[in-house]
Amino acid sequence: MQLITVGGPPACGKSSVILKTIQHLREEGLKVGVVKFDCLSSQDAELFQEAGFPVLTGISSNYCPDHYFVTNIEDCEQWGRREGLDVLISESAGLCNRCAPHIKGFLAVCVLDNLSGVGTPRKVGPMLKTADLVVITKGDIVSQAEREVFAYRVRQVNAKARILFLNGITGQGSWELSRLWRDAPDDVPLTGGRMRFSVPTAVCSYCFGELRIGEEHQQGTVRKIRIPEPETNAG
Ligand SMILES: Nc1nc2c(ncn2[C@@H]2O[C@H](COP(=O)(O)OP(=O)(O)OP(=O)(O)O)[C@@H](O)[C@H]2O)c(=O)[nH]1
Ligand SMILES: [Zn+2]
Ligand SMILES: [Zn+2]
Repeated sequence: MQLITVGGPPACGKSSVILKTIQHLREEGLKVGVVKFDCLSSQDAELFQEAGFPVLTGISSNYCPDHYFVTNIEDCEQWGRREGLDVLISESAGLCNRCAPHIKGFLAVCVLDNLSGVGTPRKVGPMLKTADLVVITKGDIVSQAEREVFAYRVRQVNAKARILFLNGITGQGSWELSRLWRDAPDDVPLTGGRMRFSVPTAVCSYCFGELRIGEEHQQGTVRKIRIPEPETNAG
């Protein structure tokens, strides 16, 4: 079974990209399923189910979504094998910009949309930096110049990744993407594998549900903002 990780900011078009692309794989006789990771809620399952794809939804709720991903992906893989899937796509939304749901040895895809602004590639961090493939959506709503600037910014953050433009509504570009997914690494052992990037190291009282503001409530790893000292005027 192939496992492909797809990450990207909320509403950038991940599900649209996945749906259009896996339809091509199914036409070739491959059995494809999707696992969707999100924080609070997700309507994606209905979308994939209606199209006839087996789907699993994982809601991390008040647990860090990145930690939730790492600690559940093996179970999802086992589910995929039980379903007899040839390809399992994992879609992650609601990740913080300090994280990446990508695993060494497995095809890693980052989806970004042209509408999010040219500053986005710098802000999404590891999710983009550690990807093998970058899919840029919503090119239909911006100008050619904006598309070029956006792609340039993507390359500044990740020079190695292949960039593809895809229209999540018409599916234009999804055939090309399906060729790359078809050739994704197959049957790579997941257990014993490694993430491409460490999840954040914050273990503080707020991770355990603390609500109160004030230093006496801030136990564990706490990082303080650096504020320049006021200039002393001796004159
Ligand atoms: N114009 C345009 N709209 C798009 C494109 N791709 C996706 N959309 C729209 O963008 C919205 C969000 O798309 P989704 O595929 O649900 O995005 P997502 O990243 O899966 O969203 P979450 O899973 O909720 O984070 C939908 O209304 C899509 O129809 C595109 O290429 N062009
Ligand atoms: Zn989605
Ligand atoms: Zn995170």
